[in-house]
Amino acid sequence: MNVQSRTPRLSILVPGPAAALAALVSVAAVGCASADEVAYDKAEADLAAEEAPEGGGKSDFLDVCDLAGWYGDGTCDRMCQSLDPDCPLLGPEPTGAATRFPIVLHHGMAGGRAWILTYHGIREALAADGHAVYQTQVPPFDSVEVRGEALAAQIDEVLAATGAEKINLVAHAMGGLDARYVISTLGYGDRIASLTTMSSPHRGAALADFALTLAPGDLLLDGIAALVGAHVSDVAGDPDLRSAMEAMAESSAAAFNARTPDDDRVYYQSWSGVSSLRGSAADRDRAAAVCGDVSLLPDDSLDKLRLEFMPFASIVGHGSDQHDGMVTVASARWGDFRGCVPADHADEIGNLTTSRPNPRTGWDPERFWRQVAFELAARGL
Ligand SMILES: [Ca+2]
Ligand SMILES: [Ca+2]
Repeated sequence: MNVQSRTPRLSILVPGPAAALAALVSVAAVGCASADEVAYDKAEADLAAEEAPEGGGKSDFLDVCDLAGWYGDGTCDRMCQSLDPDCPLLGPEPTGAATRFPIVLHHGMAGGRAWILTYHGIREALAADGHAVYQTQVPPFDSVEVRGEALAAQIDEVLAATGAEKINLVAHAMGGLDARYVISTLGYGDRIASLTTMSSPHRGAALADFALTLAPGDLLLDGIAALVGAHVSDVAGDPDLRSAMEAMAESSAAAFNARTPDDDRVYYQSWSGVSSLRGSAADRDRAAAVCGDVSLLPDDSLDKLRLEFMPFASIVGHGSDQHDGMVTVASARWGDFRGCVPADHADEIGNLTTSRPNPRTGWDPERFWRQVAFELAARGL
């Protein structure tokens, strides 16, 4: 409970053939890829920013936009290290009242107290707005059933500590499946006022199916999971990675959904992150075509995938579907689908590789989640 997230850039290098874990841990040279040359020509600089992985054009020593006077020169420059004041911030200025019920932030696979799949700065931002906010920590690599039991126990703790009748549950990625299990199978529909999911694999994630076809023996899988788990979580204990993969597989989704019907007492809403290899204007338009509400997408660019997610982009998206590096937009839709944010699977919960707000898109995870919380309050939740 109340776990403080630590550095979002903890690099963990783990050998091993398990594709899904590799997606999360093996290409961890974030921030190391650097543009060799600093292009002073604006067009060249834009092109370089487009070619480089996210964060790849960033230098701690030299801010080209600062040197060249491009901040505030009247033209939106997307390749700057910090958001150019000429570029718009996405979304409304968050404002509103505290939620009636406490907010519980629940993490997905490989989340916990550290690393890129743990909430970073979100709990603090919501607490500063006056909401009662708690953060879960459940086994990072385990089945929905095991994670769900742990989540339910932590919800009980929040209810006991606050005296509240209900909570507002916010879940990232696999956490959304845990949450639905807790509501429907464990019978918590009377204690959960709302469920907000962000890029949860409600219709599965192709990378999980792929990992299962490649998976070596469970002992090796779980050995890797234990190694990673110890870095990201205090409760990694005895991992069961295969069960986590099976829970998220596309081949499991229909059966899970059939036995996990929504509870009428709960308000369900969902968001999806969307990101791409190049973050180009064309990618933005492809995303907009499937995202519904595009008010949180920039006009002329898109988020770039974090380096860790790049090798698996084609598998995750079945070749051409829009996704956030782990989960497709189509899979993330559940209940009241609110639309997309320009973010990859780590950005969504505050782990941007760039400065905040993202200079490429104008999207700020704190601003986004603050608005989500105020909207829950406005619903009387
Ligand atoms: Ca400018
Ligand atoms: Ca990104």
